[in-house]
Amino acid sequence: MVLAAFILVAAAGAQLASAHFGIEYPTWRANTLSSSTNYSQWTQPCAGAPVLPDANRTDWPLKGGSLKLDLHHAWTYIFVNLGLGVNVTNFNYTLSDPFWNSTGNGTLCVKSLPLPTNLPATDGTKATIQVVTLGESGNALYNCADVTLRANATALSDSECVTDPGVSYVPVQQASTAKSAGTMASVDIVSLSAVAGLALVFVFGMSL
Ligand SMILES: [Cu+2]
Repeated sequence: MVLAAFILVAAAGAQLASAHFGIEYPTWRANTLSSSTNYSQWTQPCAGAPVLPDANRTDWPLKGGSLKLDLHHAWTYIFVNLGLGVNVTNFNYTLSDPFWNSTGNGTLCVKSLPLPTNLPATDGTKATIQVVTLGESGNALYNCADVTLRANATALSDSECVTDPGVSYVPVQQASTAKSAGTMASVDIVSLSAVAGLALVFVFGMSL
């Protein structure tokens, strides 16, 4: 009986952990994966987690620093934004331009994520980093990490910033749309109609 209860709890925990994502560095505002809280990563801008007194605020390099994510989905689009202030409501700076497409679940560490050069920040400026992930349904997940921008803060070392094997990301180049459209035009029209025909057979087959 005890064992059964343990397995049930373990299974529930595993299911929870398999969903959504975490920020490992800088320290996130709250553990929004914890089942003991009412945070929801579906809630923008920061999963419903309120800004705490400076306990969870990390000193982060003024020119940009490291970001370490714990990804739980097979793939996702990732957007990293930044807003200035203590209680940020407007995340109007984008740190991922273009946005990223990540593959694999596990730790993804970006050692040096530069801040915009025109950012009106000085040593001691408070800011919040917002990470948004977007999956195939179009619904987004949100998490935030509060930082103090510091001239003397440093990025994580190579040994602290390790990406798990099988995890990677690529910036999504907008130019690739035009490129694939060009490729599409050169595709043999006969093979295209053959594919369409097969699709129709499949659809009718399914409805019978
Ligand atoms: Cu999820």
